[in-house]
Amino acid sequence: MTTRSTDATRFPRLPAGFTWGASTAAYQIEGAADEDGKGASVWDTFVRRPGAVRDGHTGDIACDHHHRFAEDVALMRRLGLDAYRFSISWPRVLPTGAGKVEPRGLDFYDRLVDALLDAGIEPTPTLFHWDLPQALEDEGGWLSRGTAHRFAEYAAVVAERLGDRVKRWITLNEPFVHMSFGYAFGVHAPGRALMLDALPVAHHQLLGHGLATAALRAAVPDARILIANNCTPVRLRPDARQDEDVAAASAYDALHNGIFNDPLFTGSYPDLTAYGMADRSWGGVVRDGDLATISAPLDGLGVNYYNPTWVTAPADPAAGLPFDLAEPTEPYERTAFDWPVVPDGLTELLTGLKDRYGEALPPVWITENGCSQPAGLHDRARIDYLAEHISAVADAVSLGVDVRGYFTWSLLDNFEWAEGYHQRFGLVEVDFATQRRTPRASFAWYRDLIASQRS
Ligand code: IFM
Repeated sequence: MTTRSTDATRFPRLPAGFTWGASTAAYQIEGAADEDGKGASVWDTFVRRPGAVRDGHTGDIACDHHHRFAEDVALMRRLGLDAYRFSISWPRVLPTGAGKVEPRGLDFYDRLVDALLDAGIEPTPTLFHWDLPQALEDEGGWLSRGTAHRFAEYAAVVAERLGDRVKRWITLNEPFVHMSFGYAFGVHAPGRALMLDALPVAHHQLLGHGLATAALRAAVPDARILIANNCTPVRLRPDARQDEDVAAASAYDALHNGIFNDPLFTGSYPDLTAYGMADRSWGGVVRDGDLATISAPLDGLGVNYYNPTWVTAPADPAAGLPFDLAEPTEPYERTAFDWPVVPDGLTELLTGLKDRYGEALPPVWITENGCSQPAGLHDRARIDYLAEHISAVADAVSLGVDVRGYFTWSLLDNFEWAEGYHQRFGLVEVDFATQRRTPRASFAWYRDLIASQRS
């Protein structure tokens, strides 16, 4: 890692009005998996599949945030957050995904929103962070076009209840990761391993985003609407072969970034036929009018950034994908998850988005960025990580990218999907045996940074 100052008082100043936040997601923190009439989600099902999650961990209790949200909001107030990004559990509100609404589910988010507003923190809910109601998965999940319509109906129900107080909304979290991990490789719920046959999941999520955007605007005329995309700069290794490796990088970029950003800002998908990944209509999945729905204007793009992706041409072109994922050759520092720490990748990503979409790119919020580090309170490596990445955001701003906010992942240690509780991303350490919360050194650092940026 390069050495830049982590001293909060000597830190580059982000523009006035910049939003400082932290993020979480429902299944990762709430627990109360079957309380108050909540229905099962695909994650409630998947965690019970032998071998699906390390050591058989589940989100049944997680951080018990459903019962301890007041304590967690008090921590956010101590941090001085402007905004808190959380997600709403669809099956807590609509236990079977559609039809009968569970008022106790909505009551929970109502109390959370009020507690946040009392603390001067802007609630920023995400409507879908991967916990699809199992009943909808039983009807095809995101492979089915009907799920996009159910998503818009659910968005309307939530907006009707919270829209008088909630003005910033995020429709989807990381539709690329949900498609690839959940439906292509089967390492996340719902655990399907369809490889490229998972592509309809991308389109149906985006269609759901577009339909939900319309539903939110109808219910909350002054809503500000974003989507949170996981984006990655695609890199070649120093020994790359010009033609094959460059083509592989461009195929991977289309699949990871292009499919999820182009339709929002250009009204079209990248041409996957060029890479042999799909025909033009993806087998009839993309219908007339869909791209107009998906490209309805947004108030912002949420960017979740963790690291670049290195690719090479496929060793076995018959294996089905037009690229292989590769390890970087540079000796980057690594997080506890073994992810390379590459802050300048975030500047590259942000300036690349501006180059690619120009005036069509709305303001950007970093809706996730953070790292897993070993357990313990003295998390110097997390402070370095945050300082380097926030500096990288400041660099992008100085290069003309309109970045309006930064939400770190995560407020609390939580259930890290297939890794269970083995990866710790929190500014606050959680002892999962006692549910005791203890702020780490990075909590104090982030608090001081926010305060000094305001002064
Ligand atoms: O924990 C996840 C989160 O749910 C989505 N983005 C990446 C985080 C770290 O893996």
